[in-house]
Amino acid sequence: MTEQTLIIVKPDAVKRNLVGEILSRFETKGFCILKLKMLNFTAEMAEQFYAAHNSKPFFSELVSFITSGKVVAAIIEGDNVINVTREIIGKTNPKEANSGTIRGDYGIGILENSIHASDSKESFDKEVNIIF
Ligand code: 3AN
Repeated sequence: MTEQTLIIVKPDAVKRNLVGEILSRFETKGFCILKLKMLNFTAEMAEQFYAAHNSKPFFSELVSFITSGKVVAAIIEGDNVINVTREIIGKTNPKEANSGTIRGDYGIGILENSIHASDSKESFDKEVNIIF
């Protein structure tokens, strides 16, 4: 089924000039980049975006990190793109992510893990309204 997902190349990866490398993984997989935007998260956007984590001990670090520099957001379209994208990005902790996944190859730590991707259609609908 054709669907859409949202990815965000996080500040650690933008700072290391990895935007092209990361976006190319979705293009070579045959997915279509429908929209692309470079932006800075405000604290308000970050708090909304990560609202599900607002009671976690790492919440303030998460907000500081995602607002610490430019990010690149993209809407990606294709068959089963939500689940396939989660496979392409790898596990949350880069130390546990397989090599060949984006987080396995480029992630520095559990916070600086290079990329976000929506984990469901419900998350996509919420996230896309914050970013685009
Ligand atoms: P994912 O991004 O793989 O869906 P979530 O939704 O569990 O993972 O976490 C959202 C973000 O919060 C992660 N991308 C990561 O940057 C950060 N995070 C998750 N767990 C921790 C942790 N224990 N310490 C610091 N940051 C974390």
